[in-house]
Amino acid sequence: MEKTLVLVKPDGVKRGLIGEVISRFERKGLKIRALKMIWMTRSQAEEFYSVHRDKPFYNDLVEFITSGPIVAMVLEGDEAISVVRLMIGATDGRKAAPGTIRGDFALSIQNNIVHASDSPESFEREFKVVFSEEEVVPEY
Ligand code: FUP
Repeated sequence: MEKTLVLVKPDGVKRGLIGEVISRFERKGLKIRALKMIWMTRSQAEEFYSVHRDKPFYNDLVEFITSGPIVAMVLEGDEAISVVRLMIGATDGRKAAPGTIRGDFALSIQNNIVHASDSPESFEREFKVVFSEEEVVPEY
């Protein structure tokens, strides 16, 4: 079983889409192993998006992810990383396929409702920014 990290970003929280997003993953059969609402600090955000440090959109991205509370979760399932990436859709909500979370709810590349790890290495790094091991419930 593979784990992935998902965030409902500030736009998703403000628009009342927490339940919608979680519901889709639950219905798919993914298991929630950790779940919490947080307000990321600037240093957490800078570490979380460190791979994008040299991109022109980096500062806006850090501003955006710290602009309000977010909901963070660890999901587990068979090939969870690629399954969840398929379910969230392309980065740009205008290009994301209908039926995906971004395709159904986003019209922007930055305000795109959700984040999900794109590799096991990303998951490991992102997990450490947001969670501690004690926050993950045992397998159930
Ligand atoms: P994704 O993995 O689909 O979330 O997308 P990326 O890792 O490529 O980008 C991370 C975040 O940076 C996106 F969610 C939104 C933001 N971004 C922009 O604001 N502008 C861009 O041109 C690309 C990404």
